[in-house]
Amino acid sequence: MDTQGKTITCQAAIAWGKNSISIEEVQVEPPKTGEVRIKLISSGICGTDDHVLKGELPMKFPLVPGHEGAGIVESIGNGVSSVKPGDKVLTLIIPQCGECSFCLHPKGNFCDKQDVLPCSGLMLDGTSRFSCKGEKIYHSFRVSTFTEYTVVPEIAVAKIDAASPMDKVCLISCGVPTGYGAAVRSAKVTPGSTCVVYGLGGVGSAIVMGCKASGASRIIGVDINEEKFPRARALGVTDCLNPRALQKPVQEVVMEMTGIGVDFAFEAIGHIETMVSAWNSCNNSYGVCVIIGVASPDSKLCLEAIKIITGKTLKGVCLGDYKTRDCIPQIVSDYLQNKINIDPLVTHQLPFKQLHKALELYHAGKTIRCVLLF
Ligand code: PAD
Ligand code: ZN
Repeated sequence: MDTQGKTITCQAAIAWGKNSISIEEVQVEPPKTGEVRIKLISSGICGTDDHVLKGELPMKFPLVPGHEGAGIVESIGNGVSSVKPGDKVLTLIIPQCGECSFCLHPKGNFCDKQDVLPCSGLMLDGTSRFSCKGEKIYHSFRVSTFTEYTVVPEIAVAKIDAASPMDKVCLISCGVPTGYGAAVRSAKVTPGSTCVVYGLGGVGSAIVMGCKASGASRIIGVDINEEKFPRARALGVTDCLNPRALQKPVQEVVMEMTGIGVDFAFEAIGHIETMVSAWNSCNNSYGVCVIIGVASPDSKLCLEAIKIITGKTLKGVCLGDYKTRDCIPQIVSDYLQNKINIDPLVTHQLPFKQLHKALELYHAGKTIRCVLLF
């Protein structure tokens, strides 16, 4: 059936408000100028989606959640030149418009056209492409992926190798570059160094992969869920710590284990307490603390101000500091050439219709990444 230029009726998840999600029949309008309509093949469930579903980020409801998607271009709007129907693509939570001050600068990747901070829930022209029973439904970060079809700005689409296995590469849309890039690009982990990773979920696991690939000699993994430890060890974690099973604060244990503190600390949970622990796990002088976890917008980070003069560095990073459209297709190619292995991160795959079961497995701490298949 030719769907080009027509509204498509399909199944999509709708978050109606905090902790209220259901699969519904929705209408997806055709792409407007500069937009691409994508038939999703797979979508990961990322920690950021969990924040959205719990209402921890200031998003407008009802919305179609999800952002870690892989799919095939169904149709394109006027002026779209970088992709065509049939192309395999990833959705990009951080777009690359190529025109703003941030895209034009060699450093950084936080494109001005992103819809994360703040989230409007609307496309660039200020309207939505989703509706359900006549009601307007918002987008999440302009890349909703818990849906059979989505509309995304062309600047938030990366064309990937035609040989990509579509049931797994969705992780390269967010979790893998976020974690791997935090280690190799943002922290610039050095051979022989010591690292600590707070949070051993999907993003934390990719951080561990990046630390290992950079030649770190010791990688301490911290998580309150000990079920995460065997998989973390298999990826390169040398020591596992459960803060709830320790007699003293975890940063003090890290300090004792390393003598002076680690060279590189990462926070991939999104809590201010663990961000402070990560900062206090770094050595004074040249320690580097990288925050990846997304904290709630009203929370404030409180640090001992005097410590900053020791020379240690605190920084944050989004999507691994990759200029997304330029760099993410290359990570897919690296995966196809066995230079990076994302397979151990895909612990579960379920049909989209079993979204509730997938979310249960996520909340029970059973998954690293559960991939929804359409
Ligand atoms: P995840 O749920 O897969 O992993 C989180 C892990 O943290 C789990 O293993 C938990 O058991 C563990 N955890 C929870 N609380 C604690 C605690 N108090 N102490 C120790 N461990 C704990 O999520 P994820 O890996 O997909 O995402 C992690 C964070 O990274 C989350 O805040 C998400 O929003 C953020 C993120 N940031 C970016 C970015 O570009 N900066 C991209 C993607 C995700
Ligand atoms: Zn994500």
